[in-house]
Amino acid sequence: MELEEKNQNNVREKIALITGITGQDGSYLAEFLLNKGYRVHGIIRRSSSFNTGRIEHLYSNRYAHQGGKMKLHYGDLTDSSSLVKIICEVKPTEIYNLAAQSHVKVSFELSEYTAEVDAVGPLRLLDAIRTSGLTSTIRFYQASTSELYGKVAEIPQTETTPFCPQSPYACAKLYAYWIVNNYRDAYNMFACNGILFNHESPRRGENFVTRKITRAVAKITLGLLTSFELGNLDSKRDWGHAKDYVEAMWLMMQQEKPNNYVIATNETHSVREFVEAAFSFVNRSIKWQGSGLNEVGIEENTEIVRIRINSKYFRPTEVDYLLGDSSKAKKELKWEPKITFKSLVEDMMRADLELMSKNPEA
Ligand code: NDP
Ligand code: GDR
Repeated sequence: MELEEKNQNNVREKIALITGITGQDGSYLAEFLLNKGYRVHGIIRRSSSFNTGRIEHLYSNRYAHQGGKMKLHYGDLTDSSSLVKIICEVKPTEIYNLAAQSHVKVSFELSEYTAEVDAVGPLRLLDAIRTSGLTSTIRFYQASTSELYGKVAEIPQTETTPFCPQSPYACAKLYAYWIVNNYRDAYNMFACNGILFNHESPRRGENFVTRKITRAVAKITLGLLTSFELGNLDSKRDWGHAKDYVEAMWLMMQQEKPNNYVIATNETHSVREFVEAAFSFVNRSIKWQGSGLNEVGIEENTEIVRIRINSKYFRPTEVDYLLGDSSKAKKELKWEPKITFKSLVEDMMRADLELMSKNPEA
């Protein structure tokens, strides 16, 4: 009997429901799961402008879409009834909750909304799973973040490092982290937290610092821009590639038991170093002059000021130093990042140079 049940589970079709499918991670995860033979359902928000650009190539693909392998549903993390309806209809085997108001600086201006989506949103999803009566069959992934560490208590940061959030975004994600742990214990749910450090790609949103830099350096290289502005150059981040990180999300969901895992490259770089690496890709170098808000980045040889500092990009409270230790993921998930910092910058630079040369207005 036990064996029969096990066999039935093995042959059961894998159905994923992804919230935030239109975002950077959602688009890579959808691709990854379609390649593994999953049926993929995604929740999208109604928007007055086009918001499916990152998944258009999947959605218009005859096999992925018309073959019924991929389906999009209107819903919102602020609307419980839409979540219950979609879960009851789709009956997913795995839910990846990637939807969020994900911009840290913006969360200081939209603090209540950020809490609605990033804290209460995951709670709504967990309760929707319970309401649907599928608690024992659905596995749940929560997009937790290295921002939880905030004012870091130890270096490097692991699964046991204490949290000290430094923004409304991080406070909201802290609630989500704990409610996932609580529902796992209270209701025996398969629910896990991926504590992911910063990960980037050519699909990164344009107002995150890495993409802002690669877009600007590509434009400067093509003569479409002379200079750009940044905020804090000294903060340090453990930057990986989103493609590597979606694999780690999936691996967590394939384990026998749910758990929390740090996903990181175990290497840290400052914003300043990211700027230098981007310019170096196009064989240019930047030297720094002045200090504080008066610091500028000057291109060697031309002596033209390429970077100015603007206080509007500083946060009321900053996270200065992030460096992850993903040994637990390496040991238990057999996961390791494949893409180095240098290759990440190159991938983003190459993509933005191609984009800007085809469409200078982009
Ligand atoms: P993005 O900002 O690129 O994507 C966010 C997604 O959430 C978009 O699809 C967006 O939809 C959707 N969304 C926003 N609000 C709602 C809502 N109210 N209801 C439904 N959907 C909503 O983020 P990333 O892909 O970079 O990150 C994915 C997740 O991982 C986020 O939760 C983020 O906080 C977390 N994270 C990210 C890290 C990173 O370095 N990228 C590191 C650690 C955690 P729309 O397209 O319509 O705006
Ligand atoms: P972060 O990413 O806040 O780490 O959150 P972001 O790229 O916004 O900032 C990284 C660091 O760069 C500094 N910085 C600037 N940031 C932006 N956006 N724009 C600038 O002009 C600029 N100049 C300097 C910031 O002060 C900061 O120190 C990301 C998001 O994806 C979160 O959702 C996720 O949880 C964390 O990564 C891990």
